[in-house]
Amino acid sequence: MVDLILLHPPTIYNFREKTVVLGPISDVVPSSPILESYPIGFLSILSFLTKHGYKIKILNVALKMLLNKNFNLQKTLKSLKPLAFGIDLHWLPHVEGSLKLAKLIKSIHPDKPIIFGGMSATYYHLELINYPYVDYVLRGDTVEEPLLKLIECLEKKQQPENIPNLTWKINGKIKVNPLSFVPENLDDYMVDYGLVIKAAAKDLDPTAYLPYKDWFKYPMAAVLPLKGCPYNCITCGGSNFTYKNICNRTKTALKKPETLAEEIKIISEYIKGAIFILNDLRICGEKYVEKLFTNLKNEKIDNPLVFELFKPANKKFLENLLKISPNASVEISPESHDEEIRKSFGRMYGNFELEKTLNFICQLGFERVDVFFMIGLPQQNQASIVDTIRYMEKLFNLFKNKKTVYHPFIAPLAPFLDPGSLVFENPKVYGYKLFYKTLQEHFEALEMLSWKYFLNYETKWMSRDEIVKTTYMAANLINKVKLKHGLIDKDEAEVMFEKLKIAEKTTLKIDEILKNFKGEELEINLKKLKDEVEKAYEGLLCSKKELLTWPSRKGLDVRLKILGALTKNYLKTFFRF
Ligand code: B12
Ligand code: SF4
Repeated sequence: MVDLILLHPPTIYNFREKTVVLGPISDVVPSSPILESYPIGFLSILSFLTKHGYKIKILNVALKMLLNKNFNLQKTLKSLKPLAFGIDLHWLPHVEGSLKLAKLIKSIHPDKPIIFGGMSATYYHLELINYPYVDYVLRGDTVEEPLLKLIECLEKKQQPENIPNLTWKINGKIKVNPLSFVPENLDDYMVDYGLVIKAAAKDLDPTAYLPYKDWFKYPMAAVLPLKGCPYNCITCGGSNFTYKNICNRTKTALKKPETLAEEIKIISEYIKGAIFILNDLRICGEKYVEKLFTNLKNEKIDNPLVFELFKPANKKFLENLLKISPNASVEISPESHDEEIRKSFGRMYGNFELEKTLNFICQLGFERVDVFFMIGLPQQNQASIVDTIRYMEKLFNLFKNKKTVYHPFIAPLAPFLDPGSLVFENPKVYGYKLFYKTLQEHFEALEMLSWKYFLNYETKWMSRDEIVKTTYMAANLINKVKLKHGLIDKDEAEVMFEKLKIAEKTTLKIDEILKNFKGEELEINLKKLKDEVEKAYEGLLCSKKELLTWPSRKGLDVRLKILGALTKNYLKTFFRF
């Protein structure tokens, strides 16, 4: 019997039927707007519990619904008989999808426990546990051990009185066990991709485990060296402030460099795509980085490695990155061209240091550098965004006649300001106005018909309307810049301009329909707009091709490996060897 099925919901439960302008809320992440990527923690949970003898399945409900219009969730859920179901509410934009999914599971399996977890579940645990279809909430950033204990308890039909980090209820009474499991060493929670691929093959259902829609086209993986960022970017729900307040984390937790290298090595055996090393490695300290580099050099990993820089880097550090990965790329997020805005956001560096780093990057010959900017920051208005785009263009000068391909990206802070972030907790102090605060309010926001109404904030400097308009304007400008500098070709640009026109038009049309119609008429008008809305589903600010293509590798080998594992499993099933 399967012990635990981990399910990842879409952002909007009935997105297949509903007319809703989702906007560019996911253009700079691998997912489409229903955010079909599940938390990387699903993989560490699967690895950990499998090693402890339990049988874990992943069902990426969001992706299944996205890939197959006829995927029947109800029928699929009926066929599942695990000991318990687990649903992630890691990212708040999944609140609507996750609660509706839980409700449906409870209606089909009233006796099966439903466990929630993730950052947003942690923040909202007290509100979440009140829903009749939520039985347990596991709080914290690392819950593999408490989850193991909970599964053991469920197996033995015992009460989980002593399980750390657990919020639960008994006879209608809510119990909040102490958030005391906050490990500083993450070695036991490494992801074993071998186990993940075996699980997918055993299920004969690889798409249930796929992390995002275009993964076969653009395969890549990510590793997490640490949990608990030391920085305090003011809108970030993963900041030091937030982790301290909601996860009880006062110290950054690390995986040993040997463990991280091992994780990367296992990935490279299965996947030839890029491997993202999430977070800035320099947080782990110089010695850590040295050790990791020595280990990785010995492993001779030939996948392109992608490194994040939370601040400018010196030449020596960058040189070392290339020594372990000659086809390495880097990412940095100055957020605004305006140093004052950047600093008020929490990034304490100027343009001189930024450009110095970018200069090193192209002098040293990195394959690619991604530079990210944001819309929705304090003091930012439309004029400031236009200047940001001018600056994004100016940076092309640094890369003229160089090997490094420079990719500038800009995206709105959307749909939500992160719960638990400095701004979310003190909006007025930072010049923000919050429209929604509770979990239920965010749930209701996601039932609305366009991303403008999802936005849980506006600033002193831009209203929601202006944030939306400015985003579309920025998309137009940046796509023109990319066309001019050869990052996209004429055909690609035309597709994007066309989609943008549709997105702008349908956003306005939704407002008009809402103003003029009610009841049945409203539904009829929305239905008429559905096909048009679908044409601008994603890829307004940039395409997935631009975001996810790394120059040196192609994705065929991973398909062959998965096919191999599947075939072996079919043979095992039929011939029982
Ligand atoms: C890496 C990262 C990403 C990666 C995703 C990697 C992945 N698949 O997990 C990328 C870049 C793709 C990404 C995208 C997004 N991200 Co992000 N991301 C991060 C980052 C930097 C680190 C995350 C991390 O450390 N995770 C490690 C831990 C906490 O999680 P975990 O190991 O995956 O899961 C453990 C627990 O959370 C828990 N758990 C999780 N799920 C479940 C489910 C069950 C049943 C149980 C029991 C437990 C459980 O147990 C796990 C194992 O111990 C954080 C910032 C930060 N410093 O935290 C932001 C952060 C998590 N992201 C955030 C956001 C908003 C997003 C986006 C929605 C942005 C957008 N609009 O596009 C998208 C969503 C993508 C999607 N779903 O498709 C916010 C979330 C705020 C909130 N509470 O909603 C954060 C906090 C900060 C930020 N603004 O970037 N992100
Ligand atoms: S946005 Fe800032 S606070 Fe959040 S994870 Fe990145 S560096 Fe840390």
